[in-house]
Amino acid sequence: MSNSTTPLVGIIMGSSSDWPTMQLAAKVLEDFGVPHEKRVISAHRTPELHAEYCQTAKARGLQFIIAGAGAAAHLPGVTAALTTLPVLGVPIASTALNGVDALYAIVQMPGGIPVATFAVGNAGATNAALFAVATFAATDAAISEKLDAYRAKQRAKVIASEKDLV
Ligand code: RP5
Repeated sequence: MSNSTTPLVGIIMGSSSDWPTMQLAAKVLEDFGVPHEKRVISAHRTPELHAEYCQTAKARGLQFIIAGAGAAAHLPGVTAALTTLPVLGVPIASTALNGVDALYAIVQMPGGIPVATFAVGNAGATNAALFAVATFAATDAAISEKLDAYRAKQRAKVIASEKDLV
């Protein structure tokens, strides 16, 4: 990864109430040294701001947009409609339907406008960022090494956890 601080990944969310989940995506990007930005942008409540963000994202150097939303979660899909950048969607469990509403809204995109949809909640936010990291790793040896180390650490943790089976 170059030393540039120009954001390569935009993390957007429909509400600041999504941040406890979406901050896990930011943490992964932070840990891997991937420049990123985070914004509260709502497809419903700030549609003009949303359109402007999406339509200028590519020219500003973003390579991915991770979009998290709950409820009638149109943010990832409308983002994908407004840019050809890859959009990684994270359903948030923010209503009485516990994220199933958001999952269905995000995953059931019509053919032609893809959103890569991740798991509901924390695992989804983490994995969306790891997916972007894995893509950068394909052409960046330093990131690739860090990703190998991340997996090795995870593996060691699982193996060590066996001792807790008492
Ligand atoms: C969605 O509505 C947001 O993504 C959030 O998950 C949900 C609730 O938003 P707030 O009412 O908490 O702002 O647009």
